[in-house]
Amino acid sequence: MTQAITLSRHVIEEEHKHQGTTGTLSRLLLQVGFAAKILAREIGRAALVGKLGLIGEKNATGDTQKKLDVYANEVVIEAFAETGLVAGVVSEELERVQEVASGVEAKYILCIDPLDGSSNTDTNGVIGTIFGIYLKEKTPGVSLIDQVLNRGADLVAAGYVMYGTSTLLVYTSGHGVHGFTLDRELGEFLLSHRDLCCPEQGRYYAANLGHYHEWAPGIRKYIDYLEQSDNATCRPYSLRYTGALVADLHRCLVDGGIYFYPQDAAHPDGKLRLVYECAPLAYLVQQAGGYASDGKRRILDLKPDSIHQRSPFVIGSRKDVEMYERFLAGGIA
Ligand code: AHM
Ligand code: MG
Repeated sequence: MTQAITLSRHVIEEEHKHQGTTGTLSRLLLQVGFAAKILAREIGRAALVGKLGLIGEKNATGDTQKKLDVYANEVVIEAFAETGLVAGVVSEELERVQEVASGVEAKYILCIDPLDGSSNTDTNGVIGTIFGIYLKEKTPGVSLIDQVLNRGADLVAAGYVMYGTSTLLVYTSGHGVHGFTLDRELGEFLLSHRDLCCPEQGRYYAANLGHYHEWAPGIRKYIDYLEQSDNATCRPYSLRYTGALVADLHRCLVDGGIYFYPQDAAHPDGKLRLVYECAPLAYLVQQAGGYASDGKRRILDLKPDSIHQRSPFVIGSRKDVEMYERFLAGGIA
């Protein structure tokens, strides 16, 4: 145990590898870790302290908010309020970019989904947090809103926290992807998944098949393809769908496979949000050798028009995502 590497030690050592760094990015990542510890604690006892269920309001993107959605957002905002680490926060739960008074001079902007997989809260299912960090532009006069509408390729760090059988924080600052498991007694995230590499191809797929009949013909053919038997390509693939993107993506990272959420009748632009869900996870999975797309274009190349823009999303093992794209394009009949 004395050889265990804490999250603090890891992010600081990573930052020291690069010249001219100030330590601010390390402090920022550690503050995300601090918020995650509070959330892990409160999620674990939510049923005992009246934090399950709906709050009765809709959020900025029209989703019905759970009490834990609102609580998680407050935890994140409070965790950064007095730190001077970020100039602004874009959150799924906030209609506009939240300017941070202490961060007028800050170099970074935080984009976050404080609570991913909200539909799982009341059933003790896995939930998560997704975050991406951008550098603020130095050009004077550029408004904060214009500065947060970045391409995912401009991210400087990204990650997710998974509140499951254990609490796991996975991050990249552009040099590999590393996972840390929360040791609750120590109160520390300890390195448990060094240099995660997404297998080139997997054996699992994750999607809400309840929408099968609403999907494009190419996607339905792709599902049929996954369900056919073929030893050489490990088909049929097994279906695993948790309802929490972080959990399904984590499986893709560890075991290989694919997650997709295409357009459907209720979500003509896709369900997931580009700025704080798709782009951070795309950046992270590409760091691990995987790939993410909207079915046609690389997610990291998309520049959002608004902070809550939605996108179709497909992510996971490179070969699996590329095969999905080929089916969607009609290249395979
Ligand atoms: P949320 O951020 O409101 O929880 O929405 C995102 C979630 C993903 O975690 C998950 O993969 C998907 O929405 C589940 O949607 P559905 O219930 O339609 O399958
Ligand atoms: Mg959410």
